[in-house]
Amino acid sequence: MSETVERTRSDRQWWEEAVVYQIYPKSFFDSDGDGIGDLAGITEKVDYLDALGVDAVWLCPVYDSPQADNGYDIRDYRSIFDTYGDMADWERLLAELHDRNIRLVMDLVVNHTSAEHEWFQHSRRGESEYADYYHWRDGRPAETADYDTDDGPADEVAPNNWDSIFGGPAWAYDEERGQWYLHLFDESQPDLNWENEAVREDVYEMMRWWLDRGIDGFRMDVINLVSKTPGLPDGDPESGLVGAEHFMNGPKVHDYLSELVAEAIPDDEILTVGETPGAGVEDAQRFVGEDGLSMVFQFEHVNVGHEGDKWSLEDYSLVELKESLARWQNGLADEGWNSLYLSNHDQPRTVSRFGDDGRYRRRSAKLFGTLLYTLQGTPFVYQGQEIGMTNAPFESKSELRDVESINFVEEAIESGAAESYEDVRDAVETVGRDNARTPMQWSDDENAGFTDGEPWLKVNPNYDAINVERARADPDSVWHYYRELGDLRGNRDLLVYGDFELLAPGDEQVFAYTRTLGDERALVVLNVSAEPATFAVPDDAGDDLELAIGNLNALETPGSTVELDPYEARVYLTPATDTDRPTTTNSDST
Ligand code: TEU
Repeated sequence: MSETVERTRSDRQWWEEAVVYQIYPKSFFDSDGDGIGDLAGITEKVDYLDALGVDAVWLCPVYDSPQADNGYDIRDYRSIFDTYGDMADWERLLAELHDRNIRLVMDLVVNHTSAEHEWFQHSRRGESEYADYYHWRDGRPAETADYDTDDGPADEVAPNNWDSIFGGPAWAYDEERGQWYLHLFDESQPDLNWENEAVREDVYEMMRWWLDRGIDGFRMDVINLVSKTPGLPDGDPESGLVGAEHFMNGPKVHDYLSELVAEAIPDDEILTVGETPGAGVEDAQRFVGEDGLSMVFQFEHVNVGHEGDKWSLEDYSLVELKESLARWQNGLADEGWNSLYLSNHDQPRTVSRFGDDGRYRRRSAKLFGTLLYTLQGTPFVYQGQEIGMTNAPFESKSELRDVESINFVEEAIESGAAESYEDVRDAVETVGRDNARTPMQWSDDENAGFTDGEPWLKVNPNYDAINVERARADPDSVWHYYRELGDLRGNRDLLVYGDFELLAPGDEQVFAYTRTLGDERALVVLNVSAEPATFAVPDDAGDDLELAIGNLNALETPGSTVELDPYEARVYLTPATDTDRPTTTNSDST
């Protein structure tokens, strides 16, 4: 047995071998007909998750919240948003998941709270204990600044020139306190002041409170934004996001994160995944290797094709996507661990973004599923991805619900960049966050079987063709393919721990790589294009390779070349050897 195998076997963690399924509660399943998903609705679908073969659920925020940002604006960290249910409903969900060996990862949103959180209420009144819980500053005399902020007293502008990630300035004026507060997101989401030790203590205590309730991990919202450059200096005014160099991966971010792990995370059994926009491989090596997070969500691969801001998206280059993913594969192979994702509640749907949501929808959905499950790292499947859900049409601004998209449309019109919604509609339908948030398509019943009421966000009109019921009834569906991918990965250490090597980096059509573990080898060949492709198999790719899974019926061994149809995906494997672990997944397919 080779050394690699010994090492990975002794270090193995459940979350390296797991597939995580992300649930956006507002859109998953509505049990009571109010048009909004809820906890009891998720509990009703636990058997569905079990059948799909996932090992953990990441639940987007379900805490008490005024919902300006669908729960990423938390009013009370220790209670449940009443439209979703209550703590008893949450406990029932946890128990049902755990009964089926599915773990639960909760969302941790501690860069900011809602302005309705009691800490902010105390703070805006200047009560001494809470006075410094947020970033409060006096405004700047208007004549001394070269930027405008049309808020606050007439002769003042914001304390610095930073942009909010949701558009407009990152500062709002509070009448009650007579000062400005920082909000990197919506103005109803004031940033907590992590310089204040009492804030950090409160956060750790809250995390311990949830861990005591039996959860298995945290997904940490924008956790690399918590440290700001002291003094909050102006950012480079030419930057795409002014101020980013002072709040992304700030000076104390590693101190805070290693402290958080030491204070609040009892051991490696707890999955911790930090969402880290703007982090590079070296930052990630530190977050994971030194600070002790299990993994991070990086953004480089989902940003290919973006020039400047998120709203301008060009066709992406496959060569660039491969280069990016390979850099992360290699960079975290020995010093950490990768998360793997292609979509989530902030990103467009995978087939619409990277594949083909028309003619080759099913095939490209399977192709990207193959990529997700055969890279090194932990796959995160976003609800609906397993049936190949697509972006949705949004015919007017009134159909939008996402604060970011609505701000974007309003700003474009106010600034004169657009005359009407029609001028920005394409951008919204390409990258807007509501694309991923349309209700889960369960069946071809009214409202896709999501609700008996009026859905809070319109259902994608393609639900009659794309839905769970239909997919489960069709053995050739994306859903069944995902299941098979899960079984394959679950039964082969090779696909979890094997070393990654990119083949043919300059090939503009084919994404090909090998995974190697001891004597075992996988060859993955993906034609990421709507044209046929030929791939020359390298001489040392491995003997005795056999097709293990593919999205077309190509039961073959590879010769010296592989001829691929449009969006064809194939995974070849050497036969299993004794390095394979016993079946540990909750698979019931044997
Ligand atoms: O997202 C952080 C983040 O970077 C996003 O703002 C992302 O860049 C943007 O949505 C792309 O359009 C997290 C959550 O995932 C998101 O849903 C929240 O709105 C945000 O933090 C604030 O909590």
